[in-house]
Amino acid sequence: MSDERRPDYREVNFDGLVGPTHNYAGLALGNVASMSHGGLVANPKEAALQGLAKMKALMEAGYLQGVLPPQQRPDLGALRALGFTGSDERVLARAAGEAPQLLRAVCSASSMWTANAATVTPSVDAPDGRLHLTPANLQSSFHRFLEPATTGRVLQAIFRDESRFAHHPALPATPAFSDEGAANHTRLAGDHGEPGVHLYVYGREAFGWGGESSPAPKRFPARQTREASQAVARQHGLADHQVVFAQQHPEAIDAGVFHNDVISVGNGPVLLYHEMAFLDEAGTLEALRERMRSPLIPVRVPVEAVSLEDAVGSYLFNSQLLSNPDGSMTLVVPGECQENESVWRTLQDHLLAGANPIGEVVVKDVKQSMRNGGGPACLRLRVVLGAEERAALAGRVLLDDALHDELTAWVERHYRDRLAPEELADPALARESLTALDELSRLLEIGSVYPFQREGA
Ligand code: SUG
Repeated sequence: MSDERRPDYREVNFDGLVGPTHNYAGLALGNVASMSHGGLVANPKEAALQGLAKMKALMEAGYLQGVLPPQQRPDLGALRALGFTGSDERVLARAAGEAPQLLRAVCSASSMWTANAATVTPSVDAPDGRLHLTPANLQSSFHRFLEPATTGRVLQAIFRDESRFAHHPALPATPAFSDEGAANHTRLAGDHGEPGVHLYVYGREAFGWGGESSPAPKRFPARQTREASQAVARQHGLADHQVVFAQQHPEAIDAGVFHNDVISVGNGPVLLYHEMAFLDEAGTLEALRERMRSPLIPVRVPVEAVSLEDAVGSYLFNSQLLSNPDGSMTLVVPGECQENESVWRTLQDHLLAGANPIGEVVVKDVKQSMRNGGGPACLRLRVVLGAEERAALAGRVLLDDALHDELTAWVERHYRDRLAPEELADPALARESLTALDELSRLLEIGSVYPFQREGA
């Protein structure tokens, strides 16, 4: 890690494009929105266009915006590995008849939530001066466990220059190393170019004893382990004075906070968080303060202002907190925040009017994703890059007007505007999806990242 501040370092938000099989399958235990919307008819076209509209608005406001492609779904390879044989049509028909929940899982467009794609350490913090990436193993659910192989290939295709970018393998896909990526990781620093402190939030300790110091949630699973977070920090070469490991409050997990980014968001020196985010609130803040070069600016939202239920229902904390050139920050919140009176009041009276850099609230409609528990912050992977690193990115993944327009036309051409769970077995959907992805990988110039392009499968 160098001591210098790098003025040319900026955050690029890489949003996941919603895939053509976006649907509501009720797959995610502990994710209240997913659990309550399973079975609804989805609109994949609207979902993808909502995502693109968010990207365009942020690009036009001056933020750097990247895009990551969706994955190959239905994942027929996964069904074949589970014993379904024969033609694609036969595999789909048998899965639909014998194991409909499996079919739904292999059709999930969940890679859209790129906050779970990987954990990223910017080069300004790493001892070898390279940017480090580890795809999350997402082993806690079957539908998401299918993501890391392709995620790794996509990241390698974009962050191709090995002299600047270091790729690590996903952690062993076993409960002790359960890893959900950047959704449980926050980098805090005076600004993006200052060496930062990494806050890793975990839900349980795999090798602990579950004693009083480490109570576990009772209702819903804790998806991130301390051991996983520690291993990622180790892979990236971070030293003790650069890291803080904090346990998420188990009561928050039981209320539906399945990732830390559903209850807190940090940017620069600001940590916006709900009172119930961390088991040891004071200890966490103190550890951050001890390590940070610039003063931490905690923005605490108490239970009296916003209940845990309202935090989960509105996704207030699943907002994007973005830095502006004048030092102020913009909070990009989902439309649901406007519909909740106590949340909206807190935004106006507590956050905007408070002594903190948040100077603007922007509302974005990402309802299609929200119904599966994915707000604005879930849809993006944050990558802090220097000017030379940005110039070294491969592929055509940084959004400009032309790319936005081509992606919009691509969605309009290929996506359905309704998709019910019973329609997932339609072999035409699988064909449409492959045609769309083949075209997309050429449009984004990322090469053959999909299994069907590599194996002729
Ligand atoms: O892992 N939902 C995702 C939502 C991920 C949100 N990401 C962040 N908080 N960063 C999940 O629970 C639901 C899919 C379905 O039910 O169809 C789902 O996978």
